[in-house]
Formats: sequence, C-alpha cells, structure tokens
Amino acid sequence: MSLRVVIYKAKDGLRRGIEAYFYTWHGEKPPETPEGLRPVRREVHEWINFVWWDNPAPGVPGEFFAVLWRGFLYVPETGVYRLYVVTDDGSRVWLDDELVIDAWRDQPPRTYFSKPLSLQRGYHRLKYWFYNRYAFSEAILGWIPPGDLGEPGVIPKEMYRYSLGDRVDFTGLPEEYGVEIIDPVTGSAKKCFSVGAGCSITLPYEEQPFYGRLRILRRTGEILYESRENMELWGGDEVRIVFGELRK
Ligand SMILES: [Ca+2]
Repeated sequence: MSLRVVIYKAKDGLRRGIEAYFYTWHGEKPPETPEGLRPVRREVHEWINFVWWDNPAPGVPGEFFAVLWRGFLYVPETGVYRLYVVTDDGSRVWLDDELVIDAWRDQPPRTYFSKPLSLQRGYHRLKYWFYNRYAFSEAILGWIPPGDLGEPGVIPKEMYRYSLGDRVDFTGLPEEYGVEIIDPVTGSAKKCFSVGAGCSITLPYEEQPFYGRLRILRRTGEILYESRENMELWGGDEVRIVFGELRK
C-alpha cells in the first residue's frame, strides 16, 4: 500500500483589487510611515486613480489624511518598466520592498517617475503611502510598460491583487500529521501540526506570494509526501489535503 495524496485549494486567498487603509494625522509633519498608526477606515479599490476635492472616503476628512495602498502588482511581461505617480501632496511607492518613488512633500499635482525597473513576469509586492495636507488631493499610479505592451498610462484595474489575510490554513489533516512548506531559494521552512482537522502557517504580507514545496509529515519527522512542483501560496488560502490508500 502506498499513500495517495490530493492537494487542492478549497479557498483562494488572492483577490482582485488593492487594499486601502485611511489614516488621519496632525501637526507640521505628515507621518513618515503607517507603522504604529491605527487606520480609521479600510476599503478595497480597483486601482489607484483618485482626485479628491473633499473627503476621500466616508468618515475621512479631506485635510490631514493619509492612505496606505497595499497589495500586489501583476506584471504581464518580463521587461523594463517605469512607474510614475501624479501626486498632491506626498507619495512614496515601494515595489518588492524597494523604495522606487519618493515624492514626500507638500505640492500641487506633480508627476514623478521611478528609475527603469527590470521586472519579472508575475506578482510583485506593492505599497503606496500617500498623504494630503490641505484639500484638494490627487493620487494616480501609472506605468510605462516595455516595448509593444501598451501605452504609458494609469496602471489598469486587472493588474491589481490583494490577499485575504496573513496565514494559510491546511485542512483535512489527521491529528498527528503536519505540513511543512519549504522555500527552494532561501531554504527556509515553516511547519505546523494538526490539532484536530488541520493547522495554519503564518504567512505575512512581506512573505507573499510563497513559492515552494509542500511536505506532509508525522510528528516523528517521517516524511509521508512531498510535492513535485512548487506551490503558490497566499495569505487567506485554504489548502485541503485528501488522503487515500492505493492498493497494489
Ligand atoms: Ca493638497
């Protein structure tokens, strides 16, 4: 007898759009980062293409507010891109944790370009931190795609994704079984053992998407199964594991 394992996503944590967290601030200097601040509102936006004459969202004043957009940018083709913002007042944009646009000052609508960025096809972590002081505000994120991919312009809606959380749930796991995920690039591994019908592995935004191997093991460390292909995991995924026995 050998173990037959079927693994599939019962729930996909990856969704269309980008998360927007709204903040308020006071004083002379706008907050350099959202760390330590509590958002007053969360929304999911289709894209980043906003002109606000007054308040940007219900319950958020039109002056002295800030927005963190957080999600993933889908790059359809490997190549050299430039990002740009049109911003009033300040903007900072990070792609894969690298600050690519820094336009952090009070200003009427102005356009700022990133340096040329060599990007692989696929998903890239995107964070856009924006503040406004006095009313009228504008925040637009655009790009200049490579070659014949299209015209420079606002990044289209279909390129944005966000994930539903910061953990992956594995279900269908018997009590003494565990799951381990291994990043083939860094070699780092994380695991959890079932307490009932499953277990969860924490996957913070900064570690998404995860591409790697999945192992099923016993508490003793015995490996029962290892995936041949890399799996793509997102926060909010539910991965269901179905066991069967093949008689030979
Ligand atoms: Ca303004």
